[in-house]
Amino acid sequence: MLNIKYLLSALFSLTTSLAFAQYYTAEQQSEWLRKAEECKPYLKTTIHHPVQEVAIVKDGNAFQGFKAVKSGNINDLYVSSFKEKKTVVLDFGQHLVGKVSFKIKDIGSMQDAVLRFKVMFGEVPSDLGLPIEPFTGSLSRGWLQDFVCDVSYDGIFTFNRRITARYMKIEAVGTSIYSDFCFDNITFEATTSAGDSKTNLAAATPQIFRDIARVSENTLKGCMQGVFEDGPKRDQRLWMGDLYLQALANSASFKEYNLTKRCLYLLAGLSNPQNGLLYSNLVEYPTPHAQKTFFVDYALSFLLTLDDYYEATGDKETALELWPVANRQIQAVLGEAIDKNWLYSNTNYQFPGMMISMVFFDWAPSPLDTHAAMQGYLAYVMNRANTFAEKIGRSDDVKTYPATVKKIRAAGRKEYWDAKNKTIVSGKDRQSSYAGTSWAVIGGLISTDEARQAITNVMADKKAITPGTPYSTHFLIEAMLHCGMERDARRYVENYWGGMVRLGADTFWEYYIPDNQMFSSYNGYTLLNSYCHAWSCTPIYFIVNYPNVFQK
Ligand code: RAM
Repeated sequence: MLNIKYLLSALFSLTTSLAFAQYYTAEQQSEWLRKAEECKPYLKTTIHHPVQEVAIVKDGNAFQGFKAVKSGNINDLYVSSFKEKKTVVLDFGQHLVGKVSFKIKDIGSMQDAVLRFKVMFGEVPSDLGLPIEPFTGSLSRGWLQDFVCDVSYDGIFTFNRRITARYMKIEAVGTSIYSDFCFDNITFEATTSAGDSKTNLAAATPQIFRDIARVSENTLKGCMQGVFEDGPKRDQRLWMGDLYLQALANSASFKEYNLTKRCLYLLAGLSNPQNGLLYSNLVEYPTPHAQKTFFVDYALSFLLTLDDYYEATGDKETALELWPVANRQIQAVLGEAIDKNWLYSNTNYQFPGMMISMVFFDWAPSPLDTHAAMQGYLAYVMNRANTFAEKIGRSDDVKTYPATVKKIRAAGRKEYWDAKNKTIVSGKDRQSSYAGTSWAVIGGLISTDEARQAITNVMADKKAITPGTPYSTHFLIEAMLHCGMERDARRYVENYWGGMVRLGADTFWEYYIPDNQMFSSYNGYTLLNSYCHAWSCTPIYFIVNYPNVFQK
């Protein structure tokens, strides 16, 4: 009897301790959030006014079929009747993020009514050229920056949300027969947490790479707000995969390492304490909160960002404090999702305790099979975890990693390397894709020689799934550099990011498929696309870190 009682109580304490198993304590997480708060950046502001009146005109050669051409005299705005002119499109001369306001002034008799304006902002000319309706997008209609603005007797209107734009269209839709007016002021108070760029390119750097570097920096600058945002127009939040690439680009340009630190601590502070997993993204306002979705590849990228941060700063305290969080992601993937053959065989695996789990890698133009990519990625991350742990004196935690990496690589090679055709094939349909090939190369599933053949072959394969985003394209370049295809890497950067520059990009875009400019993963509704997007800012990283490839 006594024994049964003892057993029951032991069982009870075991189940309760499992139910309350915690990877991180509440105190730990609030301390991490406190540290994130300590690194909150000061936003620098600059004041801008429109520099040119433009007309948005159709042009089959322009990006998405629209371009902005100079028209009118900007000074008329401040002296001539806008009641008569009715509509204007203004160009601020550059892509900006911040607070916009305008003020009108009476010309002639006093203002005697509330005036109504329709205002629409655009990051690119096509934002103002394409029709909004019918709205068929899969994200909120609220992301579009079109407004009805009522201006009362004080003549002032301030937009109550942050604006991201280069162009502003104003239409007067409600005016009074008794009064007339023009503009007194139109102001864009731009904000960023980026300071001055520390980039110094060699004198011999070709102009196209200088331009690409400049646009990269502008992109990153626009996304550097209170956190590294993915897109200051949309989604205005920290996404872990974007963060990894932004942190790389930041190390090559602004070197605002406290912002990287802030983001790492925010992610850790808001992670799931019960299973130790990191959520894929978080929103900063009104108080930091995570969207409870789990992206396997994004969670693993935490280690990469932490390692890069440590390399750049030598901040061992942060490295040591966040190492268990980084390592937990690897442990969870190994424990949950790797099968007995050392394959990540089920990319639809749902991690317990998470609202949605997915393997991302790209928003590709056709459904992407992520098996090969995931296999290479895991090997790569574990290898980096191994060297990182050694650097910070935690090698005991990763003793098994080198042997595991070997097994993952061997299994990946066996499953995904088509030795006959010298290509990487992924999934049951043996899909060929740029993303799968890039990660098989970076993750060392195949040799350097094979890597070169695989990349050359996938690029020649008309049926292969191409990247939909500069995010996925980044890793293609990384793969090329990894296996000595420097000339190809240079050419690709020049054509791809340079292609956006030639199409007039001030900041790099969320999606760019050269022969499919209208691509959008938001149900094909391109107006939801972001045109200053975090994951596109990385050429600056390549240009600075590979001077022999890009600076001569
Ligand atoms: C979109 C954004 C973001 C990206 C996610 C996965 O919402 O483009 O940058 O990280 O997808």
